[in-house]
Amino acid sequence: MSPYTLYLVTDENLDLTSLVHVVEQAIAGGVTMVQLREKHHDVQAFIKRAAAIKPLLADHKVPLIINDRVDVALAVDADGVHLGQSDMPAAIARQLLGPDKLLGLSVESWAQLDEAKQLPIDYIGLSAIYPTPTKTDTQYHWGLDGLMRAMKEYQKPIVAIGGIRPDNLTEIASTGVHGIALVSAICTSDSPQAAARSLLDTIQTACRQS
Ligand code: TZP
Ligand code: MG
Repeated sequence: MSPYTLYLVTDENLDLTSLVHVVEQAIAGGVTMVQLREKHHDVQAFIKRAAAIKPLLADHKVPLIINDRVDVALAVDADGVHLGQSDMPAAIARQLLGPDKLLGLSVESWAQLDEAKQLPIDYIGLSAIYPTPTKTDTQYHWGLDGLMRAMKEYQKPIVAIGGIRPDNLTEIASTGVHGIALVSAICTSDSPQAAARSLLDTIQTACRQS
């Protein structure tokens, strides 16, 4: 299975105990990659939270990706970084991280998709597919048609993110997109393990049937 298949992005509102619980459960449910996304915490807390989940992920060979911050990724020897459009330029991040770390970039418009083709990144996050209460400042919504067009235009892996839930997952997964990233469908579930397992089943069924 590709590391992109079921990509958990952690909820910034989880306290440390809940974060560890959600990540442990999500791993047991079959997530293939985890991005630690922090928006409220200072850099010390960011490093502490990354260090807390890293061994859980490493034990199961699930890559740990750090959102926004190359310094935090280097500090904990994470497996990669996911950049937003206003973070460090991808070329500099690549220099600092070296060739072996995963580097992703959020792409929020057709112009940004075009620019991404020249960048030394491994994948893009197509943001946002649908509006979502988890991130209310999304600029553009690709929808299913935009996702399919982007997959024709961009040759490296694409991860779909934003507003993807059990009830619209099949239509997204049926496109054959490399990965699906979710926050609330896993993090706000009473059982992140059952949620992840069911999401993975849906993705695999959709892929087999398309
Ligand atoms: N980037 C674009 S949309 C989004 C991020 C981090 C949030 C996705 O959250 P959810 O709950 O899966 O819609
Ligand atoms: Mg960012």
